[in-house]
Amino acid sequence: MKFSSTLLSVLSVATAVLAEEVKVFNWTTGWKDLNPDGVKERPVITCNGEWPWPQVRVNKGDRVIIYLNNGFENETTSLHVHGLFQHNTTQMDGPPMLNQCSIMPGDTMIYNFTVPDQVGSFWYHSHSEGQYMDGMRGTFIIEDPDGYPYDYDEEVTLTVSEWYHELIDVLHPKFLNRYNPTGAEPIPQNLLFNDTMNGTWHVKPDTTYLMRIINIGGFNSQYLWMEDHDFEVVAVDGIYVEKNVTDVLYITVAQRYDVLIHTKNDTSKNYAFMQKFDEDMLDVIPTDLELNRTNTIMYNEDAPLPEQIYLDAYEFLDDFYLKPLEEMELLPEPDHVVTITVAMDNLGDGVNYAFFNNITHVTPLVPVLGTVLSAGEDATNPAVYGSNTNTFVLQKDEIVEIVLNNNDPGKHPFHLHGHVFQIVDRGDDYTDAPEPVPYTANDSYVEPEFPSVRDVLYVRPNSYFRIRFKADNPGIWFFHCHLEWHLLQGLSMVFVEDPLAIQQNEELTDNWKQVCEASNQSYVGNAAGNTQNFLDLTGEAVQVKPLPDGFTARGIVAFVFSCIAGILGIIAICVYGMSDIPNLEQRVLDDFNMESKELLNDEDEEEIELQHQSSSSSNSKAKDSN
Ligand SMILES: *[C@@H]1O[C@H](CO)[C@@H](O)[C@H](O)[C@H]1NC(C)=O
Ligand SMILES: *[C@@H]1O[C@H](CO)[C@@H](O)[C@H](O)[C@H]1NC(C)=O
Ligand SMILES: *[C@@H]1O[C@H](CO)[C@@H](O)[C@H](O)[C@H]1NC(C)=O
Ligand SMILES: *[C@@H]1O[C@H](CO)[C@@H](O)[C@H](O)[C@H]1NC(C)=O
Ligand SMILES: *[C@@H]1O[C@H](CO)[C@@H](O)[C@H](O)[C@H]1NC(C)=O
Ligand SMILES: *[C@@H]1O[C@H](CO)[C@@H](O)[C@H](O)[C@H]1NC(C)=O
Ligand SMILES: *[C@@H]1O[C@H](CO)[C@@H](O)[C@H](O)[C@H]1NC(C)=O
Ligand SMILES: *[C@@H]1O[C@H](CO)[C@@H](O)[C@H](O)[C@H]1NC(C)=O
Ligand SMILES: *[C@@H]1O[C@H](CO)[C@@H](O)[C@H](O)[C@H]1NC(C)=O
Ligand SMILES: *[C@@H]1O[C@H](CO)[C@@H](O)[C@H](O)[C@H]1NC(C)=O
Ligand SMILES: *[C@@H]1O[C@H](CO)[C@@H](O)[C@H](O)[C@H]1NC(C)=O
Ligand SMILES: *[C@@H]1O[C@H](CO)[C@@H](O)[C@H](O)[C@H]1NC(C)=O
Ligand SMILES: [Cu+2]
Repeated sequence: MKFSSTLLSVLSVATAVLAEEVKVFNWTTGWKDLNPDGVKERPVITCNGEWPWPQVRVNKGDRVIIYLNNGFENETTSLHVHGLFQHNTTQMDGPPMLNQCSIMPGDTMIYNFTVPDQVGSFWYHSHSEGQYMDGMRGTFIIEDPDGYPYDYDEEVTLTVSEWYHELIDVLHPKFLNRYNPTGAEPIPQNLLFNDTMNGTWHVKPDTTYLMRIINIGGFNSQYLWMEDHDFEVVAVDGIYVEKNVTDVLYITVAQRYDVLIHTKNDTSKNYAFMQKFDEDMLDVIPTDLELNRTNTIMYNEDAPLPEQIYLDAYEFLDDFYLKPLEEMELLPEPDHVVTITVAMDNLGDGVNYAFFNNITHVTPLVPVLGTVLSAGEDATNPAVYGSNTNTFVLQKDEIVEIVLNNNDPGKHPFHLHGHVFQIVDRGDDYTDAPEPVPYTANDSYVEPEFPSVRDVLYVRPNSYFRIRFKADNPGIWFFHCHLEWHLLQGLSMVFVEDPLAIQQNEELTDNWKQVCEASNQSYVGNAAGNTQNFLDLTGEAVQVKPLPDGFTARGIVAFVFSCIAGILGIIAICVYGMSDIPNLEQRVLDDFNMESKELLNDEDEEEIELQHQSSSSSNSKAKDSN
């Protein structure tokens, strides 16, 4: 590395021979009524009865063992440490029905893995059912034995997130609902700063802080800026970068920025640390929603609290230009291009789903890892993973390029498990274009020589990106939108990377198998659970059928939900989605003086009800993988 002095190199050799340390954590989930934003008390998911969840700090090379005890009475759970490579331990990565079975109430999963080759700012969270938005998330820092490549005096972690007053269990069925045909996401009530509101950061004068900023939210990107102080960005998603100074940061959910902040000599005044919703991501902005929040950089307890400060424009650092400190050349031309198109649309039950290439991810009947390990040679055949899981098989060491076209006017932060990737290209914002603008080869485009590298990248509205990585980490890696709402809508796909190597390198632990057995979940067979003929997918879980013949999805929405789509689709989730109203559907009809007959003629009603029922089983399974 460019920055390592002789002394540091000696140190790293010395640390390499140290025995691995084992860091053990014993966590039990539960619920407690708490009031993080100081506005409304609500149940929050706790760890050993406490909230927030603990800050984990380990050293590079450590073995980490987390006992996750499901202390819920009626919910399954899981845990994912975001950003880790999990070499040879894909069974510890977390997503249910991909990498493991769901953990039943009363049961324990032992997450046991090492962190041999990564350092920096990470985090962990439940990978089940939007659970982490109810509070089941925390920071995970891996210390660098070579020391941080930039000088600083003090270190501090800062988490940001949005916050709902309602439980996800309450919002979820209202969101995935035919009375929310546009798929409008529930509007959060507040923004949290280190899990509180109106937060305070106590600082010393004339001090350089290393601040690790982590968006542990599940929906909103945020703008961050400070009064009269700058962010010097020095790392992104666990990758050190050449220093880049900015006064505004834009951070999507799951992203991390390490920044240096130098404090002033003068302690007579306190300064504002501002955060603001990216309001483009909100379908409606309720009048009582505070878009921005003022926190305090506290120099002096006796001085007045700062006023909020305004910006004329939110010109933030473009992460495309962040150059890794350890120069990594652009990977060669891809061996395997995976082109995927993102779209949101309605299926026959009227619910708005999210699609990659017309497929909304539906959870297989057997965890993907179980299929890999039981399929023998067939594991290299994508067919065994089912027709509705969006599974792609990658060959050992091939260069993979994902070309993602966003046929949706929203921003989506995409995350790839098990890897970091290079950002080869990212299209502009085409919000106002008449049609989405997909990627097209363009000879005059100059690819970056040393591209930016990270593990969560957002795509702009109606636009595209291209990312590249080398398939050098055998495992099962989820690729999905990190907006929990969109994950619940099925915006995900699965990479099965070098399956024959997974078969050789990984042996399931007894605990892993026991977790499946406790949930009465088979872990052998293809996506349909067939253990005899892996190419026979009869009985696999599939997505809800499309709308009846003669109706396009958009057509029926326009026809059946015409008034709803325009007015109600948005209002329903905003008003109805936020308060607990019994008989939601009836209320919606009442409010608009409609009877259900007017919404649907009898024949359609029957058809749709039928599909609703037949789909509800696959849907509930689909929810499992989230
Ligand atoms: C974890 O903590 C629980 C509750 O204190 C205890 O019953 C259990 O034995 C602990 N497990 C381990 C592996 O230490
Ligand atoms: C933050 O300030 C608002 C008023 O601006 C108040 O309603 C809320 O209770 C405060 N929250 C906390 C955690 O202090
Ligand atoms: C699960 O338990 C919690 C807490 O006891 C409760 O609030 C919730 O309604 C229950 N959910 C279901 C689906 O039974
Ligand atoms: C964790 O994994 C290591 C290596 O496979 C093994 O030796 C150890 O027994 C495991 N620990 C637990 C608690 O499962
Ligand atoms: C955020 O909370 C953590 C954990 O309590 C604490 O270590 C850190 O100093 C806080 N950050 C700020 C900016 O106050
Ligand atoms: C702050 O004080 C230090 C010594 O305490 C001094 O070296 C430095 O120049 C001062 N900085 C400014 C901006 O005045
Ligand atoms: C911050 O929020 C307040 C209250 O919602 C609003 O009056 C103000 O215009 C906002 N400021 C900015 C810069 O958006
Ligand atoms: C800093 O970011 C800007 C774009 O925001 C870019 O033009 C510039 O090259 C970057 N500089 C470094 C040293 O990364
Ligand atoms: C998705 O469906 C549309 C319309 O039926 C079709 O034109 C398109 O080729 C399909 N895309 C893929 C990737 O299958
Ligand atoms: C091709 O790329 C160049 C340079 O980035 C750009 O100016 C031009 O508009 C692009 N052309 C098309 C058709 O996208
Ligand atoms: C994974 O396991 C295989 C077989 O035991 C071994 O050859 C390989 O080095 C391991 N990979 C890593 C990154 O540890
Ligand atoms: C376990 O699964 C089998 C087969 O899917 C089913 O027949 C059985 O009823 C299930 N048992 C329980 C306790 O759910
Ligand atoms: Cu999304």
